[in-house]
Amino acid sequence: MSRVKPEELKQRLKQKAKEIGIDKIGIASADPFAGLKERLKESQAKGYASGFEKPDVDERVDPCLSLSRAKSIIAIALAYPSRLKNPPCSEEGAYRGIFCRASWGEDYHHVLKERLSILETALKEWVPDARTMIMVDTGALSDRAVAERAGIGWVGKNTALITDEFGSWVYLGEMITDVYLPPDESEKKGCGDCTRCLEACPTGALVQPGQLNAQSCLAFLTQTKNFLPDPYRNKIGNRLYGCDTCQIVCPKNRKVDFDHQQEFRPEPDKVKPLLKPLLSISNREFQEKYGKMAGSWRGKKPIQRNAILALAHFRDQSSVPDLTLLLFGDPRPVIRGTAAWALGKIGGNEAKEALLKARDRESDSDVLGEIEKGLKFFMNNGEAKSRG
Ligand code: B12
Ligand code: SF4
Ligand code: SF4
Repeated sequence: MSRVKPEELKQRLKQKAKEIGIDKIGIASADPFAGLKERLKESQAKGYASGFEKPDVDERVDPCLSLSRAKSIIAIALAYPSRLKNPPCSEEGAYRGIFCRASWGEDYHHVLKERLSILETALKEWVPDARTMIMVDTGALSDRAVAERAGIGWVGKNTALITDEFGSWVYLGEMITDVYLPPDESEKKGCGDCTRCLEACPTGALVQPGQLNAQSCLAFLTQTKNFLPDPYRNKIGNRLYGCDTCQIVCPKNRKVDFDHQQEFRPEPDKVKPLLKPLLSISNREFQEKYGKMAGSWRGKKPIQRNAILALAHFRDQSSVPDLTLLLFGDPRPVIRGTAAWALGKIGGNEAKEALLKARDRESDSDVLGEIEKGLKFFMNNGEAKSRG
């Protein structure tokens, strides 16, 4: 297949990776991921899966079902920053939401795919008949399982792949190939007695060390398009997209902040935007401002729904007129209904009047249900407590 010896090929690939700014690279064999099969099946059976994963478990654990006669997987990691320099302040009347770090800067899918395609070109120069397949996030394989096997890091109790150098603040991607490359050793490290992430998770989504119920994980819930289920409305805080809590508390991430990958440098005002302007942003403005972010892949509706919930979280009285406009004028039931619930939570006479008026005009049964929930806040709190 190639005149270049496997060990020499591997060294050339690693050298090339260094030259093009890949932070970590490792080689894994393309044998099936036998241990992962049971985990994925269990996750599906218990209803813990997010639905974003490929549903076919066999395809997920056998690289040869993605690329026939696959022999090796070249795994890479790119570090992303964890701290905002000069973050804009959230203040009364001008509250802000937050995009998770994995949505800072340019969409990582493009950045990693681009680097992997440079490696692919190099490999094909050295082995002209090499066959390859690149995957970043949306492929069949578990990027974490691949990275773990390739020695890039180890998987913690928060389910994240943790590296020695960059903590868990890394994106992962891989290239499967039918070229044999000598595999690297996987790392045998672990969390020890630490359980911080399990304790810090606001929703108890980490059901046991290393196992996540995605259906109750805020990172997943912020990406859903329907009404946010009631139990999570007081837990979402000001998250607009994703959740970083179980990584922020991790001691392996302490003082870890790398922003050498220019593409991932955040624009503070964009990743921590004012909430109120998001309520009335047009499709075009949304595309222009947020279209290149990983966090915009589900469109603007979930972000707007989450912005409404964030205003409720801050009990921002100044947003009552904006929310009232949505309640009366937005064509999307999820937005009208969430605005109704938020008005109830924020409270005050103006909010209550808006809800009463909307109850007479509204015809959508889901929205009417949310208006009732909004009005219940007044019953629970009593008029004395209502502000306005
Ligand atoms: C579906 C998905 C989600 C779902 C479910 C996440 C999950 N933990 O399963 C949701 C929407 C919730 C999500 C959230 C996030 N995601 Co996501 N997601 C994926 C995706 C597409 C598939 C993951 C998957 O198959 N999950 C099912 C589980 C069973 O598989 P796994 O997590 O890969 O499995 C490892 C561990 O969980 C562990 N394990 C699994 N089950 C069990 C059971 C026991 C008992 C034990 C001990 C261990 C264990 O073993 C596996 C490794 O060997 C991958 C990309 C990909 N194709 O792999 C990105 C990916 C995992 N996500 C990523 C990121 C960045 C995130 C967020 C940090 C984004 C954010 N800030 O909001 C959060 C993190 C939340 C969290 N604690 O995991 C990165 C992770 C990078 C890293 N360093 O780990 C990935 C790899 C994307 C990428 N290419 O960079 N994600
Ligand atoms: S991402 Fe947030 S909600 Fe999900 S497991 Fe981590 S801390 Fe819990
Ligand atoms: S917070 Fe502790 S238990 Fe959780 S992943 Fe980090 S080291 Fe492991």
